Amino acid sequence: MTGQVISPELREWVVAQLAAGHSIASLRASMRDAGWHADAADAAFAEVEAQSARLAAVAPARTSMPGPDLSDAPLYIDTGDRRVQVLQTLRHPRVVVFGDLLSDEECEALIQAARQRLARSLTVETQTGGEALNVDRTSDGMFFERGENPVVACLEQRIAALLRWPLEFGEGLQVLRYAPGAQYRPHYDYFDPNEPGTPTILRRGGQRVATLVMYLQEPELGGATTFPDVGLEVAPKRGTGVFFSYERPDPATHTLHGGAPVLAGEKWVATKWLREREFR
Ligand code: PD2
Ligand code: ZN
Repeated sequence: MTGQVISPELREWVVAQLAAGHSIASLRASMRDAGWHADAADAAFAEVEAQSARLAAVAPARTSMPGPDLSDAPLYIDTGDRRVQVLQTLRHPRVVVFGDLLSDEECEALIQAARQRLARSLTVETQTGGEALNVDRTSDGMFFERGENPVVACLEQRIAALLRWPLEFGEGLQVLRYAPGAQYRPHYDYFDPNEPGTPTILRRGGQRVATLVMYLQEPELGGATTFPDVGLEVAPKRGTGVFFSYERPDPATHTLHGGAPVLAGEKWVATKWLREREFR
């Protein structure tokens, strides 16, 4: 042993250099130039590695998020089976409005398949991990199984390609019908980490990290999807979808959103929630 002590400052320096993309070999050379013995440098690397393994076990770092590839500011995204329009984007929070995401025929098929299975909407109850009637949501709703019918399966593949997120990480599609007067008061789609039922919910695929709300039938008046923190309102136009993502289950993501009251006509939406991991 050299007797050289690995101080917290040295450990932090190693972490920062590795995060900046420097190789272990180049760090070893810098440390040697600064008078460190090779075995002291190796001990520092081993400590840093052990610490990052401990951290990863407690809270795995999120390496990626769902979302479209907007790197070259596309007007359209080809999902393999459809040319989807990119109509509007917002960076903070990340919101993307897509046009022509579904055909009229697909919207109609989803409505017809969902209609006979509608019940007053339940939301996941974070108090207990079960489901409960929620006065904040006055729509009627149902869930499809993933891949339940060809239209659902085709749409799920399109969404996986568009948002670059494995199909298996998605919950089953939810369909909601809002009659006149119905609304969905502002809420967050992630599960509140402080609620006692949340650990039970998270066993199935971890947290929600993103939402895609797709409009299947537009009302005559009202029914926008609102983001009160940023003053954004998305008109519920048939075939259009609004995507938003949230890296942490925290209001600081500014992803508070709601469904404004429908003032005339009926609004139908399909929602796809994306989880961190495979949802079984
Ligand atoms: O229907 C909507 O506009 C809406 C608004 C807020 C849907 C959801 N949330 C949802 O399904 O989570
Ligand atoms: Zn929502």
